Amino acid sequence: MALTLYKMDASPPVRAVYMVIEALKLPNVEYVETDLLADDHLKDDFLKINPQHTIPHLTDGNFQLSDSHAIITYLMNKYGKNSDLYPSDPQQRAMIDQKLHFDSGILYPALRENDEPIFFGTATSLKPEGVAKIRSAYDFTEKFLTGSQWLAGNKLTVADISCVATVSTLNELLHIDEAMYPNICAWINRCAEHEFYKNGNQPGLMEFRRLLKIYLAR
Ligand SMILES: N[C@@H](CCC(=O)N[C@@H](CS)C(=O)NCC(=O)O)C(=O)O
Repeated sequence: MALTLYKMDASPPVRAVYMVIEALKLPNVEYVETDLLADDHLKDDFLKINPQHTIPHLTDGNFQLSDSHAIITYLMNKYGKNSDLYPSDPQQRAMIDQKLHFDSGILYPALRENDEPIFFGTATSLKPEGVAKIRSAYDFTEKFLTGSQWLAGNKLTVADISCVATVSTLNELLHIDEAMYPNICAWINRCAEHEFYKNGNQPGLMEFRRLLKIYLAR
């Protein structure tokens, strides 16, 4: 196995992949720092392997793969065949895939719409439309967690890992009020008890917080 992950710790989709690497205890992953704030992702060498210039990006030997959701399911298919994190039962798997798409299509775009103007533009506050997108994303997540401890069935899966990386980061932009969103808060706390979260999400989340504070104070 020769896995290389192009990464920046503050990035939520990178942290989702870290958590899966931690949960599967994959050894010998090589990490290549790709500092978006220094435009590392726009350099020729990186564009050759990922023309879309996003991180995370994984190489496994000669195989190249971008997008955290594709990377996560690839790692599970290749290195976590019998894991409850991504069971092979078609219906269980479909429910997990649905929430991975929810992350990709709803949660992460709400984050990107709000943090891109701060980190790559001159914004120092959120726009009302951006806040509305985050609230709508929280509303859906709260509903999905009604009567259920986890996002896709009664066990922790990669759906929770992927979504909690984004939701814990959204919380840095727009605080999740426990009175309004008790299910989300309890779910984040449940995820945060796991070693994969402590090692794979928490340090990068603190780095995101540090960078956000600096950029908002400009
Ligand atoms: N859907 C993608 C999103 C990846 C993404 O947009 N990553 C951001 C960092 S959090 C990035 O690389 N931005 C630089 C760019 O798009 O040029 C995933 O899940 O990997």
